[in-house]
Amino acid sequence: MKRLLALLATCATVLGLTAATSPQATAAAAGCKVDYTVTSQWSGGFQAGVKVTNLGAPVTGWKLGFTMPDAGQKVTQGWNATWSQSGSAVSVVGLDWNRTLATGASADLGFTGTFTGANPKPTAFTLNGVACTGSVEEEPPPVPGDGTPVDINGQLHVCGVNLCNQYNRPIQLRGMSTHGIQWFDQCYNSASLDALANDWKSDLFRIAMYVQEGGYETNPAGFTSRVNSLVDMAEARGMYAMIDFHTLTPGDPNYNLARAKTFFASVAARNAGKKNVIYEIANEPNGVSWSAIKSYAEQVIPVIRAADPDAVIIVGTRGWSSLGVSDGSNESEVVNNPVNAANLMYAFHFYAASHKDNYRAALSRAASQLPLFVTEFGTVSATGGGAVDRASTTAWLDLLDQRKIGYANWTYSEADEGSAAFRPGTCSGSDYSSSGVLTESGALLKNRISTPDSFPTS
Ligand code: IDC
Repeated sequence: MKRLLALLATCATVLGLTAATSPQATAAAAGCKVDYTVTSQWSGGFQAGVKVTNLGAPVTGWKLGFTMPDAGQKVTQGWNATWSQSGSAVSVVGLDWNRTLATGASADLGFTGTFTGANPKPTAFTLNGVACTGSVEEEPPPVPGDGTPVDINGQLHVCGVNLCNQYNRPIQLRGMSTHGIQWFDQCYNSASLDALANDWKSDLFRIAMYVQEGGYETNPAGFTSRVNSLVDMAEARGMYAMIDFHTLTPGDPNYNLARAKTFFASVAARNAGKKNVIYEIANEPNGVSWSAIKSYAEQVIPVIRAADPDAVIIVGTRGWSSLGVSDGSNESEVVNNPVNAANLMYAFHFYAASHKDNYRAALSRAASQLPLFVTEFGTVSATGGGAVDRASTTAWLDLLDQRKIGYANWTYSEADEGSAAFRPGTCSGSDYSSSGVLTESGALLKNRISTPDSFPTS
């Protein structure tokens, strides 16, 4: 389903620029393209997204310039770049992490501003002095039966240490996790799921159903039905849905054993006929031994299998799904005493700013012995907040790509914390696609996830 952008050099009048008077109008290739979107507007103020795509030679270091047509229009705060304004001229300079733009690459920027009178769109966009008159055409969004991840890969199964598709070939699924659906339910709707499938080109949607903290235990029927409807929404868009029984506090999954049996008996029966469902039976066991987790798994798995025999199941591991590393142990406790079930994978979680080389070493060792799925990770610290650690995140994702280990990023939400992909307030609007709604973490993940998949088909 991943489509390459077709770069077109045209004299289109993006943003109403009068291309006919521009020297670029007749050039073979335009230097750049800008998508400008006002994502929200209120009395005297507004928020806008600016996505700049380099259509010329690669640049290392860029400056975007544009003109505010109305004297009352002022940038008050910008992000993902250094912003300044002098009179009507705005200049925006790339940061270390987005200053390099290959041909066809984009930077996602945004700002809030004030205005008096009208709020016309800015004009005269330039990138390093070259007018942005190009256009980029994207193919229409895919529909099921037309190359979506589920259409291509079909029913998944575990093969050796890999996740395999219907052609028995190893694949990697890349996608996003919800935040707790008891808190951020407003973020999961047709528009946001469309954006995830078509724009992020995500293979996977993890549905984090907390059990405590206002989750499942407070309304079993309501949460079960909401999970089912999110599974359907993912299916309609050709994405895999991972049903995450999000145990966290208390850390012993056996505390929720009866609830897990009830919940999984119900969702497994209801979704047995679907090809897009993966079951994750315990998010992050903590303060509990591996043997207790294994015992929990060996009681829950048969309940799922009785209703849905062929689905892949994933079990959390000791120490917040660190294969025991966060408890001073390691993968050998699982290798030496695996769960007695087939078609099973083990969860490994990391938060890039907190978990680095020793965790990567454990994952690398374990990857040749156990089927692993990174069902949750963050670009930030284990609190879910703080700064994005780009170097560690990149090292992690490169490793997962090499090993074809699937992943879901925490979170596809507008939570006011560094791990969230969207800026606070995004989910009260309907725009989940333009660059102005993305945080630094969201922009990074969208860049990684939206690159073409290479799913084998024979
Ligand atoms: C965090 C949320 C935060 C919430 C907290 C407690 O980001 O808003 O207050 O949970 O519920 C995990 C967990 C995941 C955590 C996340 C970040 O699976 O629930 O979410 N994290 O702390 N494991 C490691 C980190």
